Amino acid sequence: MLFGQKPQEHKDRVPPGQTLTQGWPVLHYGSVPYYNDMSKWDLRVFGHVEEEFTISYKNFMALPRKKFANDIHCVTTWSKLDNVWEGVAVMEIMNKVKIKPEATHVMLHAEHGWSTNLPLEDFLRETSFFGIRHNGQLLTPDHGAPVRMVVPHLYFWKSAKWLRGIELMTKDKPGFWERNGYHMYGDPWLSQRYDFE
Ligand SMILES: Nc1nc2c(c(=O)[nH]1)N[C@H]1C(S)=C(S)[C@@H](COP(=O)(O)O)O[C@H]1N2
Ligand SMILES: [Mo]
Repeated sequence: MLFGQKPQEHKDRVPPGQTLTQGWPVLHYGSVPYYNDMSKWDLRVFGHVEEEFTISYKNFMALPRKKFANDIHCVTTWSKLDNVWEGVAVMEIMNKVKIKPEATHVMLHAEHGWSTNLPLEDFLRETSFFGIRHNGQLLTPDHGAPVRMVVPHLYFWKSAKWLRGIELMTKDKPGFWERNGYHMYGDPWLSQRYDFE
């Protein structure tokens, strides 16, 4: 079963100010991490949880996977419809920890110290997932391999590439782009691009 948006007219699927692209632009700050030893990769859940949890590459790749279908909307005004992904549902990881009741927000931590923030409930939506394959291909290093976050209902900068950490927080804090003027939430349907708008 595919999670994602119901089929709609294309025009109803493109948020204000966005233009469709057939390709897939590569956008990020800094350099692409390359791995030659996957035993050094792990994904860590920490912060306001009863006990921290860390999963190795081998164990992450053995988790059950699902297909997800969605549209993605980048704040730089491109949108890409009809993406089909293979990935791991957020609950496959989050059911290994007890989230403390005071936790309200999440900071996603990527390689090289990059980060992005979002409300806990947006992270836990059943349309959010850890992406491994896109349109039938393994993610390439520049699109976030081995594992990227995908949060399709927010602008694509919230979809951290090269994900390595999930931090549960008791209040909202700005991540990398949010400290540099991007919106704290980033709803594409409300054009929440920059906080100074
Ligand atoms: N780790 C990391 N993830 C990131 C970014 C980044 O700079 N570093 N940029 C974000 C932005 S602004 C966008 S639009 C998307 C782009 O993903 P893509 O290159 O796969 O299209 O990644 C997001 N995830
Ligand atoms: Mo972006």
